Amino acid sequence: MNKYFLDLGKQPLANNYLKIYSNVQIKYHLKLFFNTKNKIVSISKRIPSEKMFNNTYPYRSSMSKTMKNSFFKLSLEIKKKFNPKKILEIGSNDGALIKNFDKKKVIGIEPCNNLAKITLKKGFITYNKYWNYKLAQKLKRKHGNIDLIYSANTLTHISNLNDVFRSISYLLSKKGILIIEDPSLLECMKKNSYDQFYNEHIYLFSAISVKNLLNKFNFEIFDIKNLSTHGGSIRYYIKKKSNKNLKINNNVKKQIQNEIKYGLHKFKTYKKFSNNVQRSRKNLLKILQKIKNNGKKIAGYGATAKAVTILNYCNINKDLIQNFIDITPEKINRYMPGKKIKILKYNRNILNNYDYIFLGAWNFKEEIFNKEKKFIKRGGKFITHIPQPKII
Ligand code: DWN
Repeated sequence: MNKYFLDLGKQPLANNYLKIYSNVQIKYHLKLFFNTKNKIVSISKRIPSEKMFNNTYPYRSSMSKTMKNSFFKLSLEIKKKFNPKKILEIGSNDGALIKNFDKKKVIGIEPCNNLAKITLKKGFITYNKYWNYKLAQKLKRKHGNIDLIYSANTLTHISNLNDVFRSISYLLSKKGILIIEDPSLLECMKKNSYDQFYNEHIYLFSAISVKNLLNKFNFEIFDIKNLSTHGGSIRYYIKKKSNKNLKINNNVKKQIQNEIKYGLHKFKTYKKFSNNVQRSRKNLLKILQKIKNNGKKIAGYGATAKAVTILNYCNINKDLIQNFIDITPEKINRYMPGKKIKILKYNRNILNNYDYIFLGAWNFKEEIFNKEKKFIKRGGKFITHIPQPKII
């Protein structure tokens, strides 16, 4: 049974950065639910994938050093530990992971044409398609079974998880490894990072819910790594139950115990989260309003999908945050979805025009602090809402 716990209001598509501002943007009601049976947290309204992941998808994994390093390290680990002959990445984006592998060994699946083009141009086999059973059948005919399937920040974006895992199970070899990586629900709850929810993120996984999902397909988690990326993610190492060669690491049990200790299996935890989120909104608005009353200027750093949830849920307008700053070419000179707040191109001196920086990309806080030493030195301050609204 799906039980409702939080209303994040009307939200536009998170990655729909408009060239020309319009106050008639389509918005969808974003409500969060907890399934008492399989313990999965999901959003209510499912938007067709084609509306979100199309020819102009602006998010590029390679835009941060942190993510590039994380993918590079993982590629070394995959080669050393599993030495797969054939690797498939579901949601290969601009190739941040696959570029670390031999072109003959790796296949990318990327439904956004503008991103698939990038890896195709570099000579990587890339299927510009959505992940589903039909595609898995096509791949099996062409390439045979796959030894290692990897997917980061993608499976949470696909509504039909049964089809996702059925297709993976069909294509993966008997001894094959599946690695998935997504934001951690436990970290989201602890950090009160309600901005992890937007229309693209249909689910937020916990080890508890992933275990339940996999069970149906005779898969099991054999190892887990907690990562700091994307505000706290979990990398799940998965195998077919019939493969007895790999031992189940104690980390799996530990993670599930931690999640149970926090109460991720109980509805009341989500009600508490909902109250914390409402308090967070009030306190963030208080901080922004006070800065405005003092005649100071604020820019958002990182025009993230997460920031879109914050702006629209808290109803933050141009009077409170004047601009966002970003390095992604596809976002520059466009407007934050749902708001008349323009995204400006990052340059070294741009922060001189502002007194405060709101961390839209709070998940890259360390990388940003390192880059913006000059701003910090001249007394510039950062604002974050994680884990509670404050000035740093
Ligand atoms: O799942 C998803 C995650 C992985 O990525 C997608 N559905 C959408 C996207 O979410 P996001 O937009 O919240 O992701 P990021 O990675 O937090 O976005 C960071 C943004 O900040 C990018 O637009 C790049 C920008 N940035 C910047 O301008 N300067 C980032 C850094 C580190 C910088 O120095």
